[in-house]
Amino acid sequence: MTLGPFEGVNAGYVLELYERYRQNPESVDPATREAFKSWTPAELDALAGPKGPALPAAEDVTTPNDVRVVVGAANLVSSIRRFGHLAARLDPLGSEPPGDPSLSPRAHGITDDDLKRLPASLVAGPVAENSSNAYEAIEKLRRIYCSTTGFDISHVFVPEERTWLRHAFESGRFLPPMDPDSALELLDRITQVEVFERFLHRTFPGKTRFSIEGVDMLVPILDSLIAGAATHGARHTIIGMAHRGRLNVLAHILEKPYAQILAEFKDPVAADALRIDLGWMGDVKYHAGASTTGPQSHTYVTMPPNPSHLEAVDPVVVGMARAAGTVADRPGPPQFDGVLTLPILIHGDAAFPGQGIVAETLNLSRLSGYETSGTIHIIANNQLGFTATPDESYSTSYASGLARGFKIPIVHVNADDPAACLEAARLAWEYRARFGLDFLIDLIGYRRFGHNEGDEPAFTQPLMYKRIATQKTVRELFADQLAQQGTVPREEAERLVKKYFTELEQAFASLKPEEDYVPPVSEPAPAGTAAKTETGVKVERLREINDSLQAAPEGFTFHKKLERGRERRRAMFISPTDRTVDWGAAEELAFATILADGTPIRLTGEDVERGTFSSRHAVFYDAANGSRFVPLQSFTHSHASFEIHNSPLSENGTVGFEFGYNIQEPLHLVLWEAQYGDFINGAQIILDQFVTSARAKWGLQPSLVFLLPHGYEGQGPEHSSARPERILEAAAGINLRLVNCTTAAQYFHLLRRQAKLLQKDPLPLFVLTPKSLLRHPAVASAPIELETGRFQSVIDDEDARARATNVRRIVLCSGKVYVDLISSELRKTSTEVAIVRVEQLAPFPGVALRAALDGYPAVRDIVWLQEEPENMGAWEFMRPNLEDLIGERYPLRYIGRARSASPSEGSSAWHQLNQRALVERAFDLGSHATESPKVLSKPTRSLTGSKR
Ligand SMILES: Cc1ncc(C[n+]2csc(CCOP(=O)(O)OP(=O)(O)O)c2C)c(N)n1
Repeated sequence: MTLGPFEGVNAGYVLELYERYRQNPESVDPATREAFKSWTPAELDALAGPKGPALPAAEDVTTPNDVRVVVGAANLVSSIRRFGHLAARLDPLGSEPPGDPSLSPRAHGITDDDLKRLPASLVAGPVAENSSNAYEAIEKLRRIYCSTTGFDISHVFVPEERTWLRHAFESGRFLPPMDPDSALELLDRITQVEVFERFLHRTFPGKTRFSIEGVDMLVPILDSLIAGAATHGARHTIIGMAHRGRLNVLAHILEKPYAQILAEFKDPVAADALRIDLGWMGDVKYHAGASTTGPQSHTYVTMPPNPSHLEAVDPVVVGMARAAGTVADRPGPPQFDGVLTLPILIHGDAAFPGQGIVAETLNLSRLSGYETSGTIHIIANNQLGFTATPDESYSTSYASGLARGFKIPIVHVNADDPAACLEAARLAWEYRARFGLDFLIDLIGYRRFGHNEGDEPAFTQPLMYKRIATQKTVRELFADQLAQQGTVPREEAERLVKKYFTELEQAFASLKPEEDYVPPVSEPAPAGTAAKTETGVKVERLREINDSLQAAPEGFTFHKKLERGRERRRAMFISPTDRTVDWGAAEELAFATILADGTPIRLTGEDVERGTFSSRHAVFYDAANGSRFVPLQSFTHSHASFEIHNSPLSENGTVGFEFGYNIQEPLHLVLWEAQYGDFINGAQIILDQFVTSARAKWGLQPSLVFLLPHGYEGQGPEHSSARPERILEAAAGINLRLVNCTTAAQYFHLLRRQAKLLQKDPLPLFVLTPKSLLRHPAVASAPIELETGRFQSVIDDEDARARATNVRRIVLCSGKVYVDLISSELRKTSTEVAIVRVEQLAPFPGVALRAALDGYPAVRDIVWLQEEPENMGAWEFMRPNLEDLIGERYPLRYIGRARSASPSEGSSAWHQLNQRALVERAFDLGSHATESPKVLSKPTRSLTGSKR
């Protein structure tokens, strides 16, 4: 449809004119008459829209004879609403806004006088109410949309949300009160914020603190968000932020005592030698976290610790918020109530558009299983990233551009206008409360000093910093404004400055750094806690639970191909000694018994509901009507909730989310599964910065479980290895467990052990899980093994034990390659070789291994055999540990692929060849004597380089 001159116009008004034209064509002007001649009823319906437009009364129009004026006016109104932010004065340093031609009447072929002749009702909305004509109403709109706030919401596609937002902006109903008491309170707060930085600057000149100065209003904005969310029922606020302004937020929002912050500036040595034994390393002060229930906060407030990696904390906070709002102590799916918890993320203006994890986090915001009923984002926008300018940092118009794609309302606000900042905050929490969706405040300020306080910003931004040198602080500007208005006298403003200086000086004078400094340390569990954990479940109980799991809802139609598997499951307990329990069954039984013990479970990852290899089927879909059935949510013995979600196609973001969930709810069993193990390297930042180091740096005790399909099966370099070497490289003392187990029963006990250790000895658990072996008979276990056994970190070779004095070589290996070895014909004839499985790679199971090795008195050499290349897999980790264990008693040899840049061969045939060679070498007691070009086994060298 072509609306011709009516494009973008107030549709109601055009309809009025059309009605008039229909009754008497001569009553409208010639141009309008011409336009209407070509219109059809369908076009008129389209113009009217589903609900019908807001109508200005036609009789209000003083000169209705020029539709083009009306069209122009309406287009101007629409432009101001959509593009007014382009003319808003958002930069406290006074740079000219880009503006937009469509904001002037001339661009629409009209004049101010034309507008004065039109009724205010043409504009519609609150601004029309007390305006005598369209011109007045439009000027009011201009003051709203082109002021110190830029309302950027034209990408919000849901009409109800957009209407609500527009009404909120235009009514001004969220502007803060500025009566003398409120103004004084705000002045007091920004004085506290500023003086804190000035005191640190004076007391510790040049010391890095990443000052807040330039975006000081961040603190009052947070005050408003926290208090406002509390009025809507929030009980917990979780804040994620990087370095900028963090100390200030810790002091004034998290109520971290000044003494503690000042003590950290003194940097006392943690003299307690024990901490060094614990592997405690600590972290710099501007990465520390805190929590408070103090008098100022209206809710419990938490800020998790944060690594330097910008934005990496984003999904962590969102995951924490999800966990904090989840009730999981009942069977079935957990209940999530987003009202209870408010996540706030404070971003940098260079980091927000630059770091991919931001997009991954925003993408979680509306997904079931991940949404938080709205995260409030603040970009602490100081218009620089270290030394980089906006032109160098993002291709979007604003730093916030990425949020547009996620339909998040954006309010750009000048950080030197306190009232505008507080209005933005109020808009954020009211919008969140109403719609349960994300909101973004782009707080545009500046950075008073260099990237850190020892840095010289004028090297790269000479003009900007000349300008900043003369820029009054927001406190000064606000104090000036209040003094001019006669609201708060100047002396009062000065008194506040002195008051806060005195407070800090007193805290500093009475400082006892060694006492005030409180390092976060997590004590280790008593030795052997994990090894002693009982995990067996009586077969009878397992049978009952299994029966209940197999009971489907009335009339549920399973996919034909799944029926066979279900039949097998139903028959699983006919004989307790038949090896009927495969990997998938062991997992389901482990989960069910964990739920029956009262521990909630959350399992996520790409396609986990079915399982990448179609082995899980935790969720069934009715073949006839598509309805869902989740046995672990409905079996009768459960005492806790079970949730399982196919994750979006993300690793860094989703693992960060699960880490956050896990630390917030440490007594839930939280598992993340990789599609293939190697994809976990997409989450390397979260692994390095959080999962494996959080305990050493921050005293946190994560216990997240990673299921990582791993095993060399000829699928090429991409799907063979979960890169265990990366995990082992990070393994140090008490920070993780890495397991590569070989039976379904072991997996059952491992999962149950992890659930039991959540309280007593929590550690992240990495499990290298099988692929083709998921259904391999060699991996299957008998039901009785689930009752009598427990997780074994080392499994001795029972067959070889019977002829122990005969054994000349012990082959140590882990995972799937064990099955390759025992399936070989050579196994039957090689009576001199024992194969001992190292099921737990880290922590190194020294005690269990020693016990196994000591059982073979005639051994001549010990071999570490692996599928991975020599520079990968467990070898580099095992070698020093094994050398320590066996000393000079036996030579230690390596059998495996040679060092390689790529994890495996690209060809299946070449893979088979190598795999066969591995097995042959293992059983060939003379293998170390010769070497050919394709030989995979190599004698190991000692650390000094001599052959052993
Ligand atoms: C992932 C990552 N890359 C690089 C850095 C180094 N770095 C620290 S701060 C910074 C600039 C960040 O700019 P912005 O996001 O605007 O925050 P600001 O420091 O200006 O507050 C950079 C590049 C980092 N900390 N993290």
